[in-house]
Amino acid sequence: MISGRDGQPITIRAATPGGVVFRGPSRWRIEGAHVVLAGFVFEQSGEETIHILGDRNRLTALTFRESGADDSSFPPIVRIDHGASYNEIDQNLFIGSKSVSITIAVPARAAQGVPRFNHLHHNRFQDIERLRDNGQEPIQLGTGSGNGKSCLHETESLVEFNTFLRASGDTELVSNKSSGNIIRHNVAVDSDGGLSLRCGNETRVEGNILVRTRSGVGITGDGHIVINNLIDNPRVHGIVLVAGSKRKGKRGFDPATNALVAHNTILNTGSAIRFVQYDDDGTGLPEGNQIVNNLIAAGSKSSSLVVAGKRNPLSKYLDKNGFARNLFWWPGHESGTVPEPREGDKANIVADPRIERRDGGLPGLGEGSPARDVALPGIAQRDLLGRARGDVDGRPDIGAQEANNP
Ligand SMILES: [Ca+2]
Ligand SMILES: [Ca+2]
Repeated sequence: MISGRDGQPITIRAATPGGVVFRGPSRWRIEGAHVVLAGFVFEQSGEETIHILGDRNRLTALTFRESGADDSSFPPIVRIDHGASYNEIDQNLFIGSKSVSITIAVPARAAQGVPRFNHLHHNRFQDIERLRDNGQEPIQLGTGSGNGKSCLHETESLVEFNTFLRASGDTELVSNKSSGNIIRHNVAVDSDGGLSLRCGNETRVEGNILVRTRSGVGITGDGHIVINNLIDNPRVHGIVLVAGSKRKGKRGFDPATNALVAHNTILNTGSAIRFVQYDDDGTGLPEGNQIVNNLIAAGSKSSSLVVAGKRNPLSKYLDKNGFARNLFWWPGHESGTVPEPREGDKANIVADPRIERRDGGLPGLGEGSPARDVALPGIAQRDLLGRARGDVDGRPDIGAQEANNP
């Protein structure tokens, strides 16, 4: 076992980045601390190519091409194990992963060590084609071991500035199964998945850009914050709030409760906010969720923007959750449910947000947009791009981006 010291890491790197290629199954175990692995290329390196068991190590500028397990979609390529903390995984490229790319494993019992403060940033996951029904997620924050007991551990992982391009191995791009994490400023394009809060509590999903993905954000568990996300052209749905249910022989779902879903922009969707119970044996509806200052625009006039799955009527969900100051729009005319209130300071409104799409830019609010300056104040300090809310004209705008008023 080797270890470096704080400020004096031991670095193992290719003399020229990409100059050393490991072909075929390869396994590295990092048990020490302050070890940096940099610049290597791994091709078809199999499962658990890198297993991190110590603290404050770093994987950077590595390329994994068609790595992962051949016979199962679950064993990860990079695994951070019991209690390994403060590790940094950055600027790596995962191309064509055949199973999970990165797993932070969280044990059921805290005595086995809870991994904390691991930082996954500026990695790219691309051209991942689905091989099986489940597994093959780019990132797993916990695996739900101990029938979900592990979900409750506070791991405080930070997942930011990662990109997902044609990452379609699973319906979850990031599978969050632990608590107290931050998933922010990631970009996903043309990928058949979404950000999934599958279990655990109090995770923050902020400022992510999802373009032509399967979905935006799925919410189960308590006290999450989903804010300033841009979800453009989701194939199936935008934001999903899940009812509690039991699944035969498998871990069920905890109901989505007390989430703040605010200042998101969801465009060109047939199902922007969806309430759903996945199994017959229900354990509680979503409740206490606040859905505020979101901009929600349909792709066609026949879309229903706030919808319920078949097991419960929409009215049951609307009774238990609050909608305030959201803007809804259908091209043409109003053709679906707009939740109460429809009058007063907190009224949900129906108006054409005048979205402008400029070449190479993000869709934003055009001149004279009714979404400008009418949001409830004090919900978010910054917008999707990190600009202060309301500092140009004093009042925040509905949706993810503050319009840059002249
Ligand atoms: Ca999955
Ligand atoms: Ca404004």
